[in-house]
Amino acid sequence: MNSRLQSIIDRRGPIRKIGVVGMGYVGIPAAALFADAPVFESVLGFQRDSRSSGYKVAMLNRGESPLKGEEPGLEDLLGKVASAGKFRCTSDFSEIAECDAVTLAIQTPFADPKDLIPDFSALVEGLGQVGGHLSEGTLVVLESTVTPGTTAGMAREILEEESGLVAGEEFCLAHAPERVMVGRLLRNIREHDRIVGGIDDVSTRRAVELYRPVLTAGKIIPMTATAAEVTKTAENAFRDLQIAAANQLALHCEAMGVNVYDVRAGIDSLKGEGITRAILWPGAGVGGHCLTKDSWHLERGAQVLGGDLRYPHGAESIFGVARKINEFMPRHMVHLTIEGLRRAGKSPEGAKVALLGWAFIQNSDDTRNTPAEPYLAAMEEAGAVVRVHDPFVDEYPGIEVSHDFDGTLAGADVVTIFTAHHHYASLDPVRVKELSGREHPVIVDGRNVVDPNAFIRTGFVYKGIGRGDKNSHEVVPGR
Ligand code: SAJ
Repeated sequence: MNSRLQSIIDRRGPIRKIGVVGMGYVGIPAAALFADAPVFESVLGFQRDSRSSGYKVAMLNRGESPLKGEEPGLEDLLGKVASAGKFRCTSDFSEIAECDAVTLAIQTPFADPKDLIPDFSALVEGLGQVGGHLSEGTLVVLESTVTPGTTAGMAREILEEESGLVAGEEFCLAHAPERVMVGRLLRNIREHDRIVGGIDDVSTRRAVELYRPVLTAGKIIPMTATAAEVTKTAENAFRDLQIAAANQLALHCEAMGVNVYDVRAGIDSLKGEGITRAILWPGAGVGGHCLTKDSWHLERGAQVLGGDLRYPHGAESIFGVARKINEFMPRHMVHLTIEGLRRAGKSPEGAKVALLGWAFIQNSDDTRNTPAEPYLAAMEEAGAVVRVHDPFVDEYPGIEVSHDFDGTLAGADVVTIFTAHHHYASLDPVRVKELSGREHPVIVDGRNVVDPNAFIRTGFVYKGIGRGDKNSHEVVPGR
């Protein structure tokens, strides 16, 4: 145990004042929950007074949430803690000096996943702000998803450089990755188990003191900072891998003339103690802000941190291959579309495509890294005219997203389903064909949403991910 740091902590006493840097979908609920915990005296939310986000300061001080979409309980909780004087938002980072603990919840996207170089610029700026006002005995916690090695490496260096203090001797440093999902932010923080990893035992214990009061069903899982970074990136890499396995199986089933959903149900039926077959769902691709980047964080960590990384000679990382399979699926949707058009006697040149679903996940307006985007680009590249429909999405840079279902389908040669919004589960083949006005319209189902037979007997050319049993069906005159 580090006695010098421990004695500084003992002199400082229990955590009372908390700072949260980054008023986004991770920082805001975290700050509200810290402020609502009776054991803590007050919470400061730190938000840069930037053109794009400075408006949040006044909103949050009125107890209003600047987050889009429904977040059950958040606005009420913000109103409660703001009016009780337990939470205040500020862009004056010098107030960090008063805080016993400071968490950083700042986005860490990849500039370009291909080169594995994350864009840590916002995080570096936040760390500089914290380091510049750090006082002895403060606990600093990174909540952002980072490449393994960042907390004990880059973050530690910046904090020490800016503060003149030594991590693990004069201040505590830890990583406690967020596991929140939009739509259930408060619930996730309270109920998910919390990984808490310090650069040393004193830091870990101090971080446990910070997070334990906000957990209800969740429990604390302590470990080292680097193990916590690996856990976070690996838990998403594993999910990406499971989806890729389902996608590869779907491609095999198409080639073997088999319905992948029959095979999936068969595999899933193998249950019993100690037996796990967590087979997920094949589909049109993997979007979102987690799975599309965390495997690359994990890979980069292994490269940067890994000593003599032992691996079968010449074999590619399974996580990298999984990313390639998942990124291939929108391209496969293009293959199915062009094959379908060919069966209908059409070329993609000039074909009208109705693209149903722009959000990356069903019944949501979240469009980050939507797999529909590479599909649209490739179809336009092939000369098609693509119209996008999504009942949840109002706008997207450079793309016109319509809420007019009939208008989107009017004159369509192809109807492509990219997102399993509940609206699309009840597509009526007769109505869709009428709207398309085509003898043999093509339907490409990326999420196993429609009944192939209902569309085939209405005269559609059907193509579906994993539907090797249907993708070469006889084209019949529609009823
Ligand atoms: N997807 C499939 N097949 C599946 C599941 C998902 O193709 O079987 C696709 C979705 O269509 C979507 C993408 O993958 O395009 C991501 O879907 P997701 O359900 O993983 O949703 P995310 O990206 O919001 O992942 C979040 C993550 N949660 C946190 O980071 C706290 C992830 O760790 C969770 O495992 C995931 O939610 C979850 O389980 O819901």
